Amino acid sequence: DYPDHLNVGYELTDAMVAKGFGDNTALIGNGRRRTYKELTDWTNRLAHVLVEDMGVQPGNRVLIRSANNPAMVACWLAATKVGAVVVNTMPMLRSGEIGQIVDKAEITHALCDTRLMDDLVKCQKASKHLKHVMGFDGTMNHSADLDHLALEKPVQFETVKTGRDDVALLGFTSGTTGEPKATMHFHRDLLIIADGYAKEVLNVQPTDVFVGSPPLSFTFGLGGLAIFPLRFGAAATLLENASPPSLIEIIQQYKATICFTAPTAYRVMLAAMEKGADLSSLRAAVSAGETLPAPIYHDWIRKTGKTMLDGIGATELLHIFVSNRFEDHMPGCTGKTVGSYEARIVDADMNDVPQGETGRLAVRGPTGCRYLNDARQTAYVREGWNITGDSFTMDEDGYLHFAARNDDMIISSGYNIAGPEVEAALLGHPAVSECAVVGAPDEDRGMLVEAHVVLKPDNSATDEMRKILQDHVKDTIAPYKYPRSIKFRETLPKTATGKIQRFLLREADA
Ligand code: 3SK
Repeated sequence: DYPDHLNVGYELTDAMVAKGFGDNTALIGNGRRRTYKELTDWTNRLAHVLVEDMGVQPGNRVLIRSANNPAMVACWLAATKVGAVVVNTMPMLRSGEIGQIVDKAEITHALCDTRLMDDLVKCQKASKHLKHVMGFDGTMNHSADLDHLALEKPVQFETVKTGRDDVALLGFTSGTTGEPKATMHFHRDLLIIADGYAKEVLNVQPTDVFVGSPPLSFTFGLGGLAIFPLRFGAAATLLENASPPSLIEIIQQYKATICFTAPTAYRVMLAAMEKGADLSSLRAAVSAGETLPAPIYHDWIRKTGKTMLDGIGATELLHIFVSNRFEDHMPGCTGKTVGSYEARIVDADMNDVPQGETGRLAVRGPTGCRYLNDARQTAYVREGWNITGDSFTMDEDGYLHFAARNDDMIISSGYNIAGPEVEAALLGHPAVSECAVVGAPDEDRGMLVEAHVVLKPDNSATDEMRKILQDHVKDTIAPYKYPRSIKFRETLPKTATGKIQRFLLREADA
């Protein structure tokens, strides 16, 4: 039910002031709060600079390069208001990686935190598309060109009349496989995720304070740390470094109520609670990006008396489309579809698998799936359904139970073994801090179940420990699933959003 003309930048700023939220805190970051009125004025001034000084036209693709901070959100909203198509990128990308994005999306303009300029300038020199680059001050001291120019501009701006089905955002995803693809999202999509998941599942209120670790360049972060709070007059705290110690500190300092992060961070929070950290302000702990191990779910409920909301989303569909609910949740279960999303469990030919059997999760819904110039999309979008990278089962009541990433199914001596099931068994042993289970090539078995294990402090990586863990798995699940190979590691390779990069572990074995 969105009007034909819709601009999400306007909806999250000027429209919120018009609705009476002008004095509410919108953004917290760099030790400062900004109200909705201040954010609106700021984005309008920036929008003037984009049009008048940088020559941005509606439909131009604008790259934003920054860590999570209020200035990044303001730049994103301003670029959206002028009708540009925004590509948010992570600060740790190097010039070659930025170049791939610039080429693929034919990016003409870029806004960059001045602390991150070197790699962007290198990329611009090599690019035939990227013509206009301007720096902004992510620390909010207003010391960069964009800030100086903005200060001279009026606080009113005539937002460009974009259509609700005009592309507003390109979400780049390399998934856990390393191949970048760009997904296109309309202005209306950005509101649908708020009016769907954030309202239906989280019931966001203007009093909520959001916090979390995913980068704004990842649609999980943009939704959870910008769109959801701003849509409901709530506040977003933005942290440039969201590693768990800072996350815990900020939750305590601002009495955050809704947290978006991955299971690994919740594990650290649980340990911090043992040492006295007070996270009682959190009313919603959203876990996504990785399967939520049952011990973390149980410990969280035991320690906080509140549930943890496991959900599954995808950049292709913009945000979370299957989720547990506050009043309806269970361990090892990702819940039911949200809003008008539909889910099926299919085989390789798109036939529904018999109920209760494992197959690929296919999803259809209002926010996707549209790839930009990508011939490979036929493999991911079939008959209007997005074939996710995950295998699930659906029970008779429509609850979805995660089995494995499709890449994480290990076929060993003819047995189908779901790597995450073995991981869950290993995580149940008190010596194990983290683990990832992959298939390693093996002459006799085709594939061997191989576990990469990070031990908790004070445990030794010995053959004896290997045997203890193997016996523990055999005692917990069917013995044929036990990891015949166990490699002890200091850390596991992860994406910036906390997903374990199992493909790197597999590649190392190949
Ligand atoms: O789990 C994910 O990968 C995801 C991606 C985009 C948006 C939301 C989520 C949870």
